[in-house]
Amino acid sequence: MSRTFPKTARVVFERESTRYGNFVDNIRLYVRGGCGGMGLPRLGGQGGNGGDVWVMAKNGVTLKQIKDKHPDKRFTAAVGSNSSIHALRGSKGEDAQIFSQTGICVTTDDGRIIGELNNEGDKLLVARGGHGGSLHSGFLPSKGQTRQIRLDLKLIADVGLVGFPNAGKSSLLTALSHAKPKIASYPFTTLRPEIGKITYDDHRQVSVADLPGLIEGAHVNKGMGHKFLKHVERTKQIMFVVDVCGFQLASTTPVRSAFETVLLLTKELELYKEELLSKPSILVINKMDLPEAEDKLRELQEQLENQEESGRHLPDDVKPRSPVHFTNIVPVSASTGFGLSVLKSFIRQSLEEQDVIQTESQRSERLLKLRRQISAPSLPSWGNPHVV
Ligand SMILES: Nc1nc2c(ncn2[C@@H]2O[C@H](COP(=O)(O)OP(=O)(O)OP(=O)(O)O)[C@@H](O)[C@H]2O)c(=O)[nH]1
Ligand SMILES: [Mg+2]
Repeated sequence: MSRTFPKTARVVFERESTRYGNFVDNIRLYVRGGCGGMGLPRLGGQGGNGGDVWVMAKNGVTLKQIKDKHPDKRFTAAVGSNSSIHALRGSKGEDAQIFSQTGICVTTDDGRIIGELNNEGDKLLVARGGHGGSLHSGFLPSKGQTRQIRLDLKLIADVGLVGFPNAGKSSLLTALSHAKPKIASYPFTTLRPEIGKITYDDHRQVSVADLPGLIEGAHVNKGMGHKFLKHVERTKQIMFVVDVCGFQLASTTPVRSAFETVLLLTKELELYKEELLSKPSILVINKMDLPEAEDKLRELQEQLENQEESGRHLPDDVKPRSPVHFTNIVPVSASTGFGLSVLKSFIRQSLEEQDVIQTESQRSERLLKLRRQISAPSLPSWGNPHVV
């Protein structure tokens, strides 16, 4: 008796030219490797293995396209062929390929990282096909691997803007680059990350990601800033943007001064992932065109110089564990353009310094490795050298 399985290998579409309004930065997919083919006990024939499911990086494909094209979000590879008199060794089932954009981290449902797709053509095996039936298995095939996976988009930008809502992050991005994010006087205007590019006179470009505003408690998923904090993980540097006059989310929530917003933002990053704070950070104090800005700035500078003392009145759970250090503190006005050219040059300088440090450390690491290789005695593999 032989079993037959439907051949369901599905190959996900090629690039589509549709433009999408909504932004999707993660999706969950069901993937299943194909079942193996039946063996043929009478002649000792071996069934083909089931096809595997792969995720492959391809430029121009978005997660939104995958979601729209495959609303059931299921990807199943084909079954292996049964062994038959005509073909004792059954052929392997066709693989299923899920084409996805680059900059994706693929994880299992419980958060284990399967791998990353950073360059076009990178491939990850996400569900293995089952073995074909053989003597070893009593000629019965095994089922393919089944699991839920997540594709998470990690934007790649040099600098990530982090700030409370309404601080002027999007205004700043507009003033620094040609990006045109939505700007409005109400909080949570930015609902999805947007990348702008600062172009320098020598045509070098630095990319800056505008992210939705964070609020207190973002690390426990309050607001939606948390959802986007993962994008800061990939940026080389962080740019804190604060409103010189502080922030108040609603009439029922406390008014936070600029200094307090700096501490609160730092705390949120620390609670999300402490390593984020090891990235070089620039503090941008925005809205310097407001009438009381000069006084507030002076106050903020004093508080930053004496962070421990100035933050004493705040409850411990909103204070970061260690004081914040910024490579530069730059007062600007996204509205009038004040301070923006200085900010632009600081951004570049800071990134270049970071590059030099990284290249130096990579070089010394390579040198150390080379030295270790050279100093390791090249013994013959069959034993100690014979000393005459
Ligand atoms: N006076 C003044 N107003 C500014 C400045 N920069 C931004 N604003 C105003 O502040 C408000 C918020 O600006 P956005 O750029 O949308 O702020 P955001 O930080 O992106 O806000 P979310 O996206 O909600 O997190 C808008 O009304 C801007 O016009 C500035 O330098 N000076
Ligand atoms: Mg915004």
